[in-house]
Amino acid sequence: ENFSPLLTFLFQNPLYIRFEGQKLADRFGDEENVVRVKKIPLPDFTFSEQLGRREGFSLFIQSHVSMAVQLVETFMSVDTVEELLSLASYCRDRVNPYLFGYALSVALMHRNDTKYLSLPPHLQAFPEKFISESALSLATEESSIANDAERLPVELPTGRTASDLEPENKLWYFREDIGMNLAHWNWHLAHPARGETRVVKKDRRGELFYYFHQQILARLVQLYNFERFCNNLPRTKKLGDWRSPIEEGYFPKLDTLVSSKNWPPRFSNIRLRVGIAIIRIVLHTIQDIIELHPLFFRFMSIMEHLPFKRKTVSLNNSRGINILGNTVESSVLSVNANFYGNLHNFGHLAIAFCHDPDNRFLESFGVMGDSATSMRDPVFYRWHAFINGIFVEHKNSLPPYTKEKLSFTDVQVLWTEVNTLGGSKNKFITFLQQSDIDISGGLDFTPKGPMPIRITHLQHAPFTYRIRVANKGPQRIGTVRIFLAPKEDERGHTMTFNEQRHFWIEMDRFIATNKLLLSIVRNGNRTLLRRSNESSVTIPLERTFSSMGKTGSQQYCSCGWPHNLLVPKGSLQGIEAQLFVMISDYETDRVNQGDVSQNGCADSPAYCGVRDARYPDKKPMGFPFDRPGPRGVRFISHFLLPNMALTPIKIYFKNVTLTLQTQSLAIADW
Ligand code: CUO
Repeated sequence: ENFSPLLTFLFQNPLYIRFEGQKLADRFGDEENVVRVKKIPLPDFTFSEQLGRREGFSLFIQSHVSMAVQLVETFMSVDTVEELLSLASYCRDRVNPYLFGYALSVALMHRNDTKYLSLPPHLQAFPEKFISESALSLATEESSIANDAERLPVELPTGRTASDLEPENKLWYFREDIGMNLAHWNWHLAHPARGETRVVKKDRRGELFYYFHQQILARLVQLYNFERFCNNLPRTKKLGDWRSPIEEGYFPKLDTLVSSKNWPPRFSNIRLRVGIAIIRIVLHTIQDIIELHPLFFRFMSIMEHLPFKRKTVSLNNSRGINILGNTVESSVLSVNANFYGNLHNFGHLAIAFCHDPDNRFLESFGVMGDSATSMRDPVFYRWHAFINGIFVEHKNSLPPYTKEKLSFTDVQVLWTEVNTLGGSKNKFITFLQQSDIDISGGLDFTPKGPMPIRITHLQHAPFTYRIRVANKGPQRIGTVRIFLAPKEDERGHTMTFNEQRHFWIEMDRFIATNKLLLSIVRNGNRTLLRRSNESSVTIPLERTFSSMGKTGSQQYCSCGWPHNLLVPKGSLQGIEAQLFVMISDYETDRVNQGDVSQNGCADSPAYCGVRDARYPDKKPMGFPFDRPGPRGVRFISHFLLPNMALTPIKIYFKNVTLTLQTQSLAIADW
């Protein structure tokens, strides 16, 4: 029997699908929507009662995570999918719905018999984390008065969390991009910090935590910085001084249905009352009793070695970042959680509770307390800039790459160019696009047929890289690595290598093989062609939003940067950027494992890894920009070897809003 659609119902609102067989839900549902489940011995879910049905659930709160881990284990422990269905349907009406949704998703992603199942995306399960309640109630209204084909999309307002008085509001298209918030949620779902070994232990997990967030910091602090330069804003400041007030306020204007509360706001210039916030957090956690500041200094002073039991663990090599990533986050793979605490998660919470640190007003956590919403808040980037600073400090302690490590004998990149649809050369063009997303599965009473909402998001004109390569030696395979960075800083000065190093965003990484007719032939020249939509860092818009049954989405497959945000926004006059292309020797990059492209969901290996496989590139993530430049390299031009090329690019933003249908005409005109 196919249980996939039945499991899907479990993610829908408990108020209209009734599961029968556990004597539980006779209160709900109509006769049509009854799922009969097998009788099993009823489990004990009392451990989850600490968290009320209508409270918020946060992966950053230790006690919530402990409940989630236990629930995941319960879901993983039953033998068959049929029993899982019984167990989960019983649990669904008893456990906090966010806790339930998270734990069931993790279990389904990691059970051998369910990991290939299609699941509804998080947007459908909990739309109120992404869409305001007012828009949802309009959608409910529309879907009840109009038939399927006649329903008009409910348009989501954009950039409405602040007025122009708030400079951060210029970046609404970035922070409030639903796809990006989903990508972040999905990353954390695919890489849980705690739980059984088979759930947590993924190849180079800690390094991936560093790299995904660094790229969120190259696409967010840095690319957000990149975006900031495009919008004439200064770069994001690290949130390293916890005694000073946080300038940026944030008023989310998202309301949650389940907890019947608004996400609390944070006023401008509020101070983190670290001591008091800790009391609040300790109410939720056991381990996080260490004060933040000394902890930070402990990290900084032992950058080379982490004391672990009585031994020390050396960080002084390319595997150090993996240990540090897991420890700083911290995941269960931390070298010593009692000693190093829970720095990253703890900061999320100290900020998330700073509007009510001693719980006197009984307010729930702010958006920083949930990985589905935290990227909306400007302070997210400041906090992660601080966390990234620890990783940068570590990377700075490693020796620069030698010429041998960077070069590729006999192989030369002669030139690179970018051809954007519509005929422009070495120009990226961005614009706004409106897309309709079906959220029918997320409404209180699922209507028959789709109910669209209309979102406005950044988009770019499709483009192709053309990379002219020469090879003077025998036939070789190479890894092509493509990065983009702004050329100048916010004051208009050309950045030095070591400054610019933090701003490179990875655009694509692929293996030039025979099969793809991209091999670099013996003694010859060849032009490699690569289309923008093939990028190994992004997933298509449809995938980000796909609902079960349509494109066969699997949760793991939803991990990946949303393709519409591949290119930074640019500006009307054009922002000067540089495109860096490097080909490294695949023989030194190769990870010995079978063909992993068949593991499913291998679309965004650069940021998400590949399911059930090792990270498919031996080089440190972020290579070759993760380490400081070699001696004598002042600017990127000094760094270039024959297997690299640098191309000036301009990024233009067209201030128009198009749809998928109207854009091809418009682009042809540009
Ligand atoms: Cu993803 Cu802080 O880790 O949000």
